[in-house]
Amino acid sequence: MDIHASTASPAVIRRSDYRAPDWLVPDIALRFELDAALTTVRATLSVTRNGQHDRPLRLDGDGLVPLEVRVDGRVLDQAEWHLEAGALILTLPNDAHQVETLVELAPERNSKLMGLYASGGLLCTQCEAEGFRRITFFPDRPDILSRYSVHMSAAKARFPILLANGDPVEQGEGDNGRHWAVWNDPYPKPCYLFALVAGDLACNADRFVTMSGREVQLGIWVKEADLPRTAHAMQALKNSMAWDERVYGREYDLDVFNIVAVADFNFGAMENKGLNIFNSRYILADPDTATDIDYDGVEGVVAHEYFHNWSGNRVTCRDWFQLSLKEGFTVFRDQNFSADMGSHAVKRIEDVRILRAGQFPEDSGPLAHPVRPESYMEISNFYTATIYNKGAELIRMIALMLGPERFRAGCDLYFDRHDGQAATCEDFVRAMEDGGGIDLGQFRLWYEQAGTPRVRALMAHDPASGTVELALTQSVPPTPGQPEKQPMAIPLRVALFDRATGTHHGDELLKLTQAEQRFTFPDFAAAPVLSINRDFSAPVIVDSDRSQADLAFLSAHDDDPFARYEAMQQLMVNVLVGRIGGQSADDAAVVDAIRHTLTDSTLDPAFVAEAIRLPSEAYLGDQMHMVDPDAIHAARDALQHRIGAELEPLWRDIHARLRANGFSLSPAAKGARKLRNAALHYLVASGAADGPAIAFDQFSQADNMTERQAALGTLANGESAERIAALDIFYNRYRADPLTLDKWFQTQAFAFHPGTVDLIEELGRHKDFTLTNPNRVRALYGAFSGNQWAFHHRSGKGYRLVADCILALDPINPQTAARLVPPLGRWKRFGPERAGLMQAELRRILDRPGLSKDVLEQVRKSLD
Ligand code: 0A1
Ligand code: ZN
Repeated sequence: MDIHASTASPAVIRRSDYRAPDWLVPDIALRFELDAALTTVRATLSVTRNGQHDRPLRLDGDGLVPLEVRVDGRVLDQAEWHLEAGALILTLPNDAHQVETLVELAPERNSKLMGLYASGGLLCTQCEAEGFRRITFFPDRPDILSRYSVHMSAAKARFPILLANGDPVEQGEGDNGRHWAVWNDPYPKPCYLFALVAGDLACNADRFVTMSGREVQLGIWVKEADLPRTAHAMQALKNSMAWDERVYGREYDLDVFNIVAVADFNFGAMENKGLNIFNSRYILADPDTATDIDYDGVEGVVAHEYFHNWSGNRVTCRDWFQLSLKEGFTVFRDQNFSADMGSHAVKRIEDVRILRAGQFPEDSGPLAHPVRPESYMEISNFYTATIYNKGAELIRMIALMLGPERFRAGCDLYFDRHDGQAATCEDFVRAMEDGGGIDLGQFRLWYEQAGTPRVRALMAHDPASGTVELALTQSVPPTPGQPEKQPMAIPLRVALFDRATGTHHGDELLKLTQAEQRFTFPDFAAAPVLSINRDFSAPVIVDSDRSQADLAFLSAHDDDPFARYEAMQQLMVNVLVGRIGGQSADDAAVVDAIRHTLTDSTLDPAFVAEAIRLPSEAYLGDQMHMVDPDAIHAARDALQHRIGAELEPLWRDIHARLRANGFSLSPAAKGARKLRNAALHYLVASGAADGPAIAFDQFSQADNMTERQAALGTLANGESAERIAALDIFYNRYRADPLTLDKWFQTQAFAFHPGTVDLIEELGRHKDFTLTNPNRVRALYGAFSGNQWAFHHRSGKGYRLVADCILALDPINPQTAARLVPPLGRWKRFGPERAGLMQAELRRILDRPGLSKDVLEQVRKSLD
């Protein structure tokens, strides 16, 4: 007998089952009597029958009890409605009615952080994807667009500020110390974009004049003490607004734009119409507590949410299978914005590193799914790197194939054609075809087929004819539910370098459309060096037979910064994979390439810092059929030591030379810090006796978190008195600041230290650890499960700790719990002993009665 037979299977939702809604809701009026312990919500929906049918009205609800139901003003008696899986079902006689419901909520008991919840004394909402049904009965699907009017009242002393979507229209004083406000949003929107916030907030207020001359009031709302940390977010917002006008011709459309920062939030931020709600880590930044990466994160996420106003809100998604329609496109937009604000080269390298670290593993494991999925059990599990980052790569390929003007024409057509609609990925592709003048027939497979395509590139040179032949073969690996794949349309940018001059005759865009294809290039007296997938033109894995010498050549000469970085990475990967496999490897090639890069004064220091970075342990694991975390760690550590030791004088020189005089956020200053930190890292890795002292000195002297945290991280990897002292100092200095204390947890969870797994157990019991704050959970367990060597400790203790956390967290916050599952699901790659231990933990989770469907879906798929 199946021991899990008692777990009723939650329904699987399929894309092919989409049906237009039976009833529409053109208008909704909401009245909130707000209170942290008990809030009442009265909703008045105008509903209209959509088409000719006699199906009932179904209003989704999750955990709601209707205290009153009225239709056209008349209170229904209990026999006139019923609940079905939480939803309120009403049979209505006519084609248009007013339906009114009354419910009660307990925001302070809402630990899932979906719906209306309390965070640090505030009341706030999170409705995407299906949180609105936890606030009121409503057809909770993104293709129902309604005009919202929101009346909210609350105790004025505790909640002096009352915000909702759209424009403020009225406010006043009530009885018993209460006050009220009314907000109207003129733009019809899906309910996942609804938001309200009530609390004691201070405002960083500013203004922006749009390209047509309208003035928009901007507000960033935070706790009073955090006001000084909001300047960067405000600048990012104004830059984003100007950028969307300049690059996409898109203007903001309301008179106010508000952002609120909250401490407890499941994701990064949320694009609610006119009232974005943010995880405070993507708003608050100052030099003392935020690293340069944090600053860039603030800029990128502020931009991302702002850009959603067009790519997501004005044009929204028909159903959740279309999620990448808004997310992939918006990530593409925010990536290009950040590139324009800083360095295109470095941003592209960072974005590819993120894709490879997060999306490639997903695409090769049990949770692989297409950019437009076919089915899901719990939509929250589909806010993935595939939907977001691979989705962005699809848009990037379209933009590359079209060129800037035609891409813009396609975007204009898309926005104009679908403004005010709930659209599909297919609508987007068609707008690109019609507006850009391109046939994307075969390209559509990118939306359908999961798995990272592999392209094998073999180049042959015929000295007699002077021709070069490039043979490309492609294959897409099988993924769950997709055993066989068709060849994809893959745009590959290539250049052929002349070995003697270090130059090429122009970069070409090859369009690979078949399983095997040959391209010929005339007029090469000598065999050239192949530079391929330049700028990472397609999200594929390229296998080529380029020699270490050719890679070293490219690492010194390629004029495409990404390809140059990539050559360096491949050079390092080859050496490391050789070492891991027990072969003697030529470390000298890597050392020489790094020396060359460090001493090339024409290069941007931020690029140099990227180029000299060793591939991560996880990335090395991804290159291997069977991952041996200990061997990978040992090989990488040894190479790092060798690079450190052989180039020690250079590291010392860079570290001393790049010491800044005063803090600045200029690209030059950020680049210098990045390279200086890399130098410190290698210097300590060299084993130099004064390494820890130099790191400790940087830690103590730094006037910014970028250098302070890097020094702490470097120290955390080793065993020294300085390690203990620095961790202690950091803790005592920042214990009262949750976002910075997260760094203390995270740094230890990331550490390459043999004791990390035991430390995690200790930190999980630390008085400052809590399961109720998702940032804290991610800082400890999220970071730890990304630390391959520590997490895959052969004892299996790492797996047990993460599984314990998932089990403890699931009843509190299932979304955040489910996001910890994927690392356990990669068992097939880890050899029989570790695989057995990982599966055992997954089964232990599955055996727990009453598991959320979030965790259930991820664990079941992970065991397959
Ligand atoms: N649309 C948001 C992502 C998001 C999704 C779900 C959330 O709640 C659990 C919150 C945010 C974005 O892309 O930024
Ligand atoms: Zn988004």
